[in-house]
Amino acid sequence: MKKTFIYLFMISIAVTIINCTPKTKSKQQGALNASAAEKVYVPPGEHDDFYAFVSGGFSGQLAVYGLPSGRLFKIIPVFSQDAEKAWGYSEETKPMLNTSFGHIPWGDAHHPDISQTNGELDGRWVFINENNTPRIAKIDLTTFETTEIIEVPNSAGNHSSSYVTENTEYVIAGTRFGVPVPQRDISIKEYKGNFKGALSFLKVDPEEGHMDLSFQILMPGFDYDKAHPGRGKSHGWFFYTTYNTEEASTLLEVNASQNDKDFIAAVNWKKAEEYIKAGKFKTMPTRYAHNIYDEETHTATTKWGKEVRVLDPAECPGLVYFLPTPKSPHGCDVDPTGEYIVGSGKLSADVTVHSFSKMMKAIEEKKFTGEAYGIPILDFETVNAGSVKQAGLGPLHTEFDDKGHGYTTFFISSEVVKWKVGTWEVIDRKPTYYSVGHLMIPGGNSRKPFGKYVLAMNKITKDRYLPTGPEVTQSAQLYDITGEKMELLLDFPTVGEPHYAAGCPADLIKSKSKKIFKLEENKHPYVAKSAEDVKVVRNGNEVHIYMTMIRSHFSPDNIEGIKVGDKVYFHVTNLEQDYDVPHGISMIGANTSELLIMPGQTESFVWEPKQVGVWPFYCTDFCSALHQEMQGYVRVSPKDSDIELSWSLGDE
Ligand SMILES: [Cu+2]
Repeated sequence: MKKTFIYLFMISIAVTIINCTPKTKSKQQGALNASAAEKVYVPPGEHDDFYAFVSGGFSGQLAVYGLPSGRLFKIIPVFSQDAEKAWGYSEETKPMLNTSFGHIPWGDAHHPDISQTNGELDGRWVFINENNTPRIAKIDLTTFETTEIIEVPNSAGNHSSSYVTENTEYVIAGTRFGVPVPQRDISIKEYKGNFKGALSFLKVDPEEGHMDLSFQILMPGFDYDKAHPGRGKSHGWFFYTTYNTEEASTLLEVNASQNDKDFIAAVNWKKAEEYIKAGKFKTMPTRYAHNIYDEETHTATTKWGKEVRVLDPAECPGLVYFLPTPKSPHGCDVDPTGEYIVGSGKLSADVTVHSFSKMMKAIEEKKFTGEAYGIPILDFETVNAGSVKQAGLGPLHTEFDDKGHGYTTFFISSEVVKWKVGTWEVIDRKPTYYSVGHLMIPGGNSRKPFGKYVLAMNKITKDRYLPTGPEVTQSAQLYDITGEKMELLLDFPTVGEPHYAAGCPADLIKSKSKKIFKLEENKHPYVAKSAEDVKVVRNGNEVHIYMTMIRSHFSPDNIEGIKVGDKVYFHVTNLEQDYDVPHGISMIGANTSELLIMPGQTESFVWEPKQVGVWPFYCTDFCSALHQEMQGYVRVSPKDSDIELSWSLGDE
């Protein structure tokens, strides 16, 4: 206990030293070689080489940047409401934020991962996990919109997620926090042995990308931190780091730092499929939301899952093995060949590397040193391939280039370290400003990395930008990794915490990017595709307006016969069929956001007028020279008024 305290104390001192780096030093480091500017300069009108999908962390969103320029293109709303795009505000997208806890307006986005085919990025979808109320979202890379969010039951702190297998057979979710499964009223002191950690496997439909909760493995109540799939020879396996194998429930900074080694859990998911097929599972009742956005109706719906198939590893020999790994490992990364499994013990100075072939041999020869809850523990020396020695302080996460190098972030010593796979020798190190968490090389967690840049995503910004009060911008840094030595090229601010990112060559995505939604394919129940469809329909106190918008008017633009106490639904279709001509609409006093409607799309918002009068609405997106003329009025009469419902455009 005492030793741990001293160690943690030393770490906190190291962090203090890093954070107090004198300003003169940073000025000096700010003077980059002039060629660095050329390397990130993308001339006006030209395109970047890479897309970077950078998690917004606690903003709950996913931001799209170009690399090498660091220019921000779009913030894709995922788990948090976004008034700019009406995400979670429009009637169509509200269901996307449904959960078994109700409608939740916020989420904590963590690890995006791009879909793969044969272990290579295929640029079809990005998956991203929500940590707080466990969910996984899928973003369609033809529309850059979130099209599916599925809740993960029996889970809490969905952190080791949302990584995909080599052919996107599965996207996975692993619980960070042990919890009672099923949830029940139990003393927290009974954590040890009673709390569980569910590892979830969500099957991905190869055509549409729809997710389906296939099964869960109910593991001991350790904290499952990060994960990566096997690839090539290790395809069929998934690896998860664990910490808190002590199963502490209080003061984890000390109590979960007691064991010299925690584990990497090696899960044979092909074996799991066999056990499922053989009926070795238990069906557990549960309840989870599954929200799907339909591109034809432009509308999301929620389906409720009611049960889940659960495997108990103690009853399924060969399903899970533990690889002892030093010091509360965070990153769990597999090299492009699939042979090496890298565990980054955050309280260690070394990076531990296991060998997949050695692991298989050890399993065959039953080189076990014990078991934990019926799961065999493999002998460390037998499976260990080596380690990158004394590489820095506090290793967190590793990605790979296409030339046989690993790049590991060190949080405490605030640097990226480049090392050689196989010899484990350190080749180069470069400081980060400051305290890097994850890093990203496009394709760097696949069979085929594109080793041109590494993006460091930092936890602390300090003096790197103009100050903006106590809250300063979050930031990422770009390094050139084409040479022997890394070269810092660029700092750029990010939206929310840049937690992790996925990068992809632009050519894989940009030609498939959708320009409009075809009006003739619009199957929204309240669509108005032409003047004949425009109408206003009363149903009790509910009024539905079938409205259209085109440069530069709404139809209808005058509506009378609305009464105080009505619930007025504006269903608005953008009739434009040109690229980049959205229109917006907002109504005075509406307790919701504007809508921003893409060409060919229908969206709805609800307005409950509380006061008699004549109330205007207008287009919120500057759409044409006559954008300011794009406006209309609704007359609101008293509750008991007998004014007939009527609507018009021009002098009809
Ligand atoms: Cu407009």
